[in-house]
Amino acid sequence: MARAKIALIGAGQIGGTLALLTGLKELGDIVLFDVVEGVPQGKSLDIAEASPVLGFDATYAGTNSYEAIAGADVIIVTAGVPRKPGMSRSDLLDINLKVMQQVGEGIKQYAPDAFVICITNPLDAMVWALQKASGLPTNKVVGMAGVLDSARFRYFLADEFKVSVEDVTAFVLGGHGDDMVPLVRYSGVAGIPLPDLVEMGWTTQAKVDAIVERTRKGGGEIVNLLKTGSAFYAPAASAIEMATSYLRDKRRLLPAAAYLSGEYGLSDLYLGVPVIIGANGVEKIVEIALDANEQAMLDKSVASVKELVAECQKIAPGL
Ligand code: TXD
Repeated sequence: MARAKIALIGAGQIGGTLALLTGLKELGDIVLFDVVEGVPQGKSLDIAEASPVLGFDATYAGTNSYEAIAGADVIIVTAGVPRKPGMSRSDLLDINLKVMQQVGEGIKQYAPDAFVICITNPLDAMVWALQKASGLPTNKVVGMAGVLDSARFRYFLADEFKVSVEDVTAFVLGGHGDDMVPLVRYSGVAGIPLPDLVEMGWTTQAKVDAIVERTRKGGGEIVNLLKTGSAFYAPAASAIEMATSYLRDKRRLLPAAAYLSGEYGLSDLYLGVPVIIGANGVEKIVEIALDANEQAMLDKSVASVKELVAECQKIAPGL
């Protein structure tokens, strides 16, 4: 069977890491696109030259032309500018909205059957704009944030409990902002919920609260350390997990920014919710019961996502 074709739009820090991971996982052949000349070509060649050593088969093509993405099965979008220290995710909105319009046009023309994963920030607004600009069905366009936010939560919990990261599950809901909603009740170790672990004396409520706070600010923590950009290894790994679930029809239940049409009482909005990703893209949006406190946190997060989308509509009324 022919290999799948994976197009990566944006050949920056995340795009380059995605290109390497796609090869290492043998998900398919890679087209790396960027507006900057030479960078996608250089990174592609560099990774292709690593393939004999690392032992994987994949073809790599670096390009500055959308034609090269024709017929792609999966497209992962990181095009745009990343957050610099002192910049909020919404500061990025203006620049990245224009980028999403261009990318959406390219996808509409050359790869309308692809499953599209958007990573560009501010995530929930950019994935909304990308879906509108591309005109692809809403089940084929998702945003990556929840897998990353949950991975951070899982890592911090595993570190606190001194157990394998593999046994820690965690759930984060809502927009990809500082008011995301880490769901303590639905997180735990090997099926034991976090509140029970507090009762069992494994940790304290204060420590759990601190971990929740660190998770919420996880993106900023890395930005402040790197100073010249934002996180890229964990974001790339997270998008690869989503792409794998689609390509292999694994039906993983993952948190992702999905298009809501009535779920959680919301419509025409992308928001981080649990979804099942399979061969048809978003196969199901899972509606979990929230208590009053969780609902209040979600409402706050929804309000900030709505604000960003309203800003997009003001800048680009055609969307
Ligand atoms: O959880 C999440 N969703 C995120 C999101 C976690 C971390 C970072 N997140 C966001 O991903 C971040 O705020 C950025 O908006 C994107 C990409 O981050 P990355 O670190 O990869 O940024 P780079 O290294 O600046 O790469 C962006 C590339 C760069 O090579 C530009 O030349 C290119 O995008 N670019 C474009 N490509 C195609 N088309 C257009 N118009 C374009 N403009 C810039």
